[in-house]
Amino acid sequence: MRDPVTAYVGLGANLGDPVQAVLDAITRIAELPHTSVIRESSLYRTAPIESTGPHYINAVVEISTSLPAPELLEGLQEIEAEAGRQRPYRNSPRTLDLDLLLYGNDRIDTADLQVPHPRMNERAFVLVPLAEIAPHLVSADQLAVVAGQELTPI
Ligand code: PH2
Ligand code: MG
Ligand code: MG
Repeated sequence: MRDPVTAYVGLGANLGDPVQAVLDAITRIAELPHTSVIRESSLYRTAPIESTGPHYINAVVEISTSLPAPELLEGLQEIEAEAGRQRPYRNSPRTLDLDLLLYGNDRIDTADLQVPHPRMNERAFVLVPLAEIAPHLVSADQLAVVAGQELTPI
């Protein structure tokens, strides 16, 4: 186990009951070993980006964890699987998606895990909730780039 690190997890869902799926997932993240949820963003209803199906519910949580990044990823994938996540094709609609966005200041580039998340700067559904709970991590210029993307707090 390592010293606690602050990490950020993006949550998204657009099948089934996406609000309930995101709320349940936050509860399950808080139950991961050596992990606590420090801050939760609002829930946002967002138009699909490079994806199809109904609008998504998205949120971001800040956690403190002593799990090494690969073990944290494994825990997040177990929660996705419990929620009935299937992966028929890239960016397919999903019951639950949990993305490790940031893990302290670490840069990770393995086959299974890239941190910071490689597409987070292109996505209002990540940057807006992240800016809500960690304004020091997102600049006005970053937000301006994604300002045209449809997103409504619920
Ligand atoms: N996730 C994707 C692709 N597109 N669009 C929205 N609005 N929200 C998402 O969470 C999302 C997406 C891939 O993970
Ligand atoms: Mg994703
Ligand atoms: Mg994912």
